[in-house]
Parts: sequence; C-alpha cells; structure tokens
Amino acid sequence: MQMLTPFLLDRLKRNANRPAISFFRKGRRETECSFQELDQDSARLALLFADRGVSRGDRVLFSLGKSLFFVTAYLAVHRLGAIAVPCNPDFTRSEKAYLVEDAAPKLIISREQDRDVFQAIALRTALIPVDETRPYQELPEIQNSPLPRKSGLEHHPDDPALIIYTSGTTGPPKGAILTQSNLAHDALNVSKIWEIGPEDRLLHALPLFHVHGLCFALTTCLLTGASVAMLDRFQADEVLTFLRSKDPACTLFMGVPTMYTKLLDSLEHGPEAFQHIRLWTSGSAPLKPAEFERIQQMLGKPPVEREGMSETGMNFSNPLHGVKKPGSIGLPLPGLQVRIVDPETGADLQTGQIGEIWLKGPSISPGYWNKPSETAAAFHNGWFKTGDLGKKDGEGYYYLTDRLKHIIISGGENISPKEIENRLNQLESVFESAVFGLPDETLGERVAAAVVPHPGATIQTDELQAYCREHLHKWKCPKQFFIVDHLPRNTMGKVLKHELQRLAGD
Ligand code: MLC
Repeated sequence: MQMLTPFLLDRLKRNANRPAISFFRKGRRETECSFQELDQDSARLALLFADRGVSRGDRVLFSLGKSLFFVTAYLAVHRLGAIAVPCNPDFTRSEKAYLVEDAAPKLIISREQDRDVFQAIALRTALIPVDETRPYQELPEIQNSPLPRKSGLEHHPDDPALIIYTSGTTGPPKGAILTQSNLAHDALNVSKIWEIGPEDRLLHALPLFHVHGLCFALTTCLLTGASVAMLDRFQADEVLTFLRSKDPACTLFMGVPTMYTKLLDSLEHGPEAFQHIRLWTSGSAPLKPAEFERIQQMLGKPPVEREGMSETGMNFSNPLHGVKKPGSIGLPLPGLQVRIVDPETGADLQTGQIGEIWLKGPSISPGYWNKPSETAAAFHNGWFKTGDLGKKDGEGYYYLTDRLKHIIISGGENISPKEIENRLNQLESVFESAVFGLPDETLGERVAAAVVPHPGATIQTDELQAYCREHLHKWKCPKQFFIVDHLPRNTMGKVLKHELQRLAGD
C-alpha cells in the first residue's frame, strides 16, 4: 500500500533538479524552488520542529497564508510522521481557539501578526510566528537550520497525516482524519485520471487549507513532478494574466465554480489566448450547465467537473478524454465503491432513482478527530454516508440532486447554518434564528439569516452584521438578515427553511 511521505520524499529526490514551485505575491514573482530545495529545506524544518518537541502523531496547526514556507513546513511535518492541521488564517479568534482546543497541537505555525492571538489562546503550546512577507529563503527558520542526516522514521499506512476541519451539520466543525494511505491513494488517482506529469504546470489560485488546494492540486503536482505557479490569492484579472502567459505556459487550472464565474466576467480575450491550457477542472460546488457552456466557449475547452469531500478525497470526475456531461459529477475514481441507497432503510436503489450516496474506498477517512459518536453516525458497516442525494444514469455517470445534510455551499466553501445560528442565538436580544442559503449568481449560494428578537427587544441589522463579523469568518457571515416575528414551522416544530427561502425570494 502506498504511503504519502515515503512516496513524496522519493519523488522530491527523483525530480531533484526540476523546478517545483514559483511563488507569486500580489502578481509578482517572489521566489521559486526546485524539488531538491523542497527536499532539503523541509528536512531542515523537520529538524527545527523536532527540536520544538514535535514527533510522530503530534498535531501541527498551520494558520498561515499561502507561501513557499507553508509548503516546506507541510512537508516537514510529514517527514516527522506528525499530523498537519490547516486552519484558515482569517478565522476569528474564537474560531481559531476552537481548533486549538480540539486538535491540541504540539506546535502552532502562524502569521507573525497573529502571534498575540495564539499566545493568548494556546498559552503552553510551542509557537513559530512567521513573517510571510519576507522571501522564503531569507527566513531565519530556513537559514539557521542545519541539513540533518537521513531520518530513519518508519511510516505506517494507517498513520493519520492530515486533519481537515469541515463544517459540522449539527455542531462545531469536525476534523476529518486522512491517513498516509488515504492521501497517497487520492493523489495517485487524481494524477492517473487527469494524466498529470512532469510536463504539466498548474496555476494554483486555491487556498491551501482545504483538500482541493492542498491535496488534489498541490500534492498531486509534488508527486508527479509537475511544476506549480502558486499565487498568494485569487484575483480574477491577475489569474487571467497568468493563464494567458506563455512564458512559461501553464497547462492546468483547478477552480471552484465561483472562480470561473469571476474569470469569465472579467474576460476580454477569445479562447485562442488559452490554447496551451489542456485541462480546466471544476469542483467543490455544483457547476451550473450554463457556466459549463460559457467555459467551453470562452476558454476553448469543456471543463472537467468532479466531486470530492474533505472526508473522502476526490470521488467522481468526468473523463479527461470521454464525454463530459454538463450537470454530472462524472464517473467514480479507481478503487471507489458507490451505492445509492434509500436513506431511511439503507436498501439499494436502481439506476435513475434518487437516494443517498454511500462510499467505500482507500481514500476515505477513518473518522473524525476526537469525535467517536459523529464518526459512528457517519458510517454504516464501513460505508461512508455522504449526506448527498444523487442518482446514476444508464452510462454510469453520477449526478448530485440535493443534500440531506444542512450545509450551504458558498463560493466552494461549506458553511454550517447551525454554527451561525448557535452564534446568533448567543446575542441577548435574539430569541431564535434560522440560517439558510439563497441562490447567488456568483457564489452559487449566499448565506441569509432570519432572526426573531426577544419580545420587547429591538435589533438592527447593522448590529447583527457587526456581531457576526467579530465572531465568524467573513465567508460565514450572513449577507442578508430578515428580522421576523416568528419562524415558520411544521407540525413537528421543525423550521421550514424552504418557506424562509420562498419568503426571502418574495
Ligand atoms: C468571498 N466572499 C465570500 C466567499 N468568498 N462570501 C461567501 N463565501 C465565499 N466563499 C465575499 C467576501 O467576504 C467579500 O465580501 C466579497 O465576497 C468579495 O470578496 P473577495 O475577497 O473579492 O472574493 P474572492 O477573493 O474573489 O473569493 C472568492 C473565492 C473564494 C471563490 C476565490 O471564496 C475561495 O477561494 N473559495 C474556494 C474555497 C475552497 O477552496 N473550497 C474547497 C473546499 S474542499 P465582503 O462583504 O467582505 O466585502 C471541498 C472538497 C472538494 O469542497 O471536492 O473540493
């Protein structure tokens, strides 16, 4: 069975002299490194982290923006057999505090400007604050660390290697554990089905704290010898400049549908400008058939829509060479078993019938960190219950039709209504609230909230906005608030979110 770390280290050595990553900050080249430099610098950092007490099985929290330092530190953590825990660096203090409490990291690597926050919320945890604006090779952590002798660490396929926090539908975020073999299988699958190899160059504009940007995009390139042009941010005009450039030309782009909408809305050139790009992939949120058509026309090739989850890695993809069906997530990836079942009885359904998608395969997480009851609820006899409803057509292509789980997907980000409701309900003037998604041209869905004040209390929308901004990452903050007398409920007392969506539409 393949394991991520030995496999990665082998590939770094095999591709030693090839360029690995060019890093661009605000559109300007900041630094670049070869596979050999990644190998040596990550070995130095591993030594430094070991010095700070990190060893096999320890968690290392990454609260960093995109940088080459992030990549080398990520590799260093794997070298030690430790577990990387990425955190969105723009999370609020309370969101960061929750992750620190849940993951109990041995080491936190943060942006320099967050030093005080982490010192306050993780008093006894080792902290390495990093000045990301300094060129990577000049960082004292790299310069001052000696090159170690070979490490003799043995990895095990079931060793947890990564914990990705994902929105809990009933409570706070849950850390999906991905093991050495989960990650290796997943990246190998992606490279196989999309034929990614050393002649490829990926334009990377995704965040590194999700499986999309970290596993499907970055890890796949590192394992295949493909080079990466990594941007610190997504900014449509900037991304288009890189996509058009032929010096050197990128061959791959991976995005969420919102990125494509933003790119196409800013586009002033015909598809000829992008001929060198052989593959456009879209995932993390449904791609509307109309956007599929726009991509095909304006960028010159049909996009490859695919589906994945933090808990499972990539599950489905339309074929690279075969028919790409708009509205379909495509075919199962190698090694994945799929069932469509009646969510009430667990009975298998026929082709064409809609049911819950259940999955089993080598990329699927063994469970959630520290959450045995959530883990037990997510699996049935070894099958992972995705919470997505879908169907299969006669040609074996799958389609997502609805969600059983209460999740809003906004700009490719999974957002838990419950987390926002719990937060709003803590406000003294709020009696209760219901958070729901509304269709949005650019984001796919946007977050909206209906709020019922306590009898006699008054609430201003501004106040709700400011409160949410203080406690929740800006992507989770409702874009619209509706102050209402009561929430519509069915006879069982369940809030009718479809009714709220209808009322908001009116
Ligand atoms: C930006 N905004 C969002 C938002 N992104 N609001 C809700 N949800 C989002 N995802 C808001 C900002 O807060 C701001 O509002 C306004 O939109 C403009 O912000 P911006 O900074 O200009 O936006 P931009 O940088 O263009 O961000 C859009 C984006 C970003 C698509 C680049 O959302 C993004 O990187 N999404 C990718 C998330 C991702 O990687 N998901 C993968 C999950 S893994 P205001 O009010 O502040 O001005 C997964 C598994 C799988 O799902 O299979 O992939």
